[in-house]
Amino acid sequence: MSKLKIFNFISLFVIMYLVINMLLMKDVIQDGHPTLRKRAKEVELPLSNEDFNTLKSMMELVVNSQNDELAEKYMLRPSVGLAAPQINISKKMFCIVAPDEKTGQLFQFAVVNPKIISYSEEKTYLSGGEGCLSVDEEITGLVKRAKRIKAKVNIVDLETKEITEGIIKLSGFPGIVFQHEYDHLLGILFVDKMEETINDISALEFGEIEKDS
Ligand code: UDB
Ligand code: ZN
Repeated sequence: MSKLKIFNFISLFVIMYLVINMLLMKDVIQDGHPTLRKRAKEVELPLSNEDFNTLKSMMELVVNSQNDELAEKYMLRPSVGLAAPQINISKKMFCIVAPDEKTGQLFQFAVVNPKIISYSEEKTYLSGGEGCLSVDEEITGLVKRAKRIKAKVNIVDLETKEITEGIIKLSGFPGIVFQHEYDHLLGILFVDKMEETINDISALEFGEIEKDS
């Protein structure tokens, strides 16, 4: 067999392996599944290869979902975050890829064992309501969130597997996404916190453009 044939052969298996390991929307469990209602377990550090690969796949799904071509090809809902319990892994980890509504800056990170250590008194909510990858698409409801949060996190470098412990401050949209994903680790879904109308606090006018209908 020629070197080229061997190369093609190996490439084929590498591609098959990657496709088989790729997370898709079918892997996201839906409301009613018991895992979504459990408190997620602490992730053991140093990070195991298994947990690291899970985080990488989760990030890949979220990043791919924001790429028009890949989103169409794999039928992905354009997402801004995903927590491990949503793929039926009850561990404290999630990833976020969300733009700041003011600066346009992209907040992209994967965390393990996060802990929100302070919530601002001031509240906010998404004017268009929240949705969830684990809840039927039609339901979008208003959810009050803290306007600013401070959290202790272990940020995982998805290239090197290095972990950086630190305190992050988030506000606006990235802050809302963080609180939404954090709730998943506690077994809470946005539908639990939904309100019909909110008129005592200011809304975050954001996301009407890219939000899937
Ligand atoms: C989402 N996407 O990913 F404002 F650029 C939602 C879905 C459920 C509609 C796919 C989303 O909010 N996209 C969006 C919104 C914007 C601007 C923008 C893109 N999630 C993630 C999720 O379910 N994680 O568990 C729901 C979001 C609602 C509020 C925070 C997370
Ligand atoms: Zn969600």
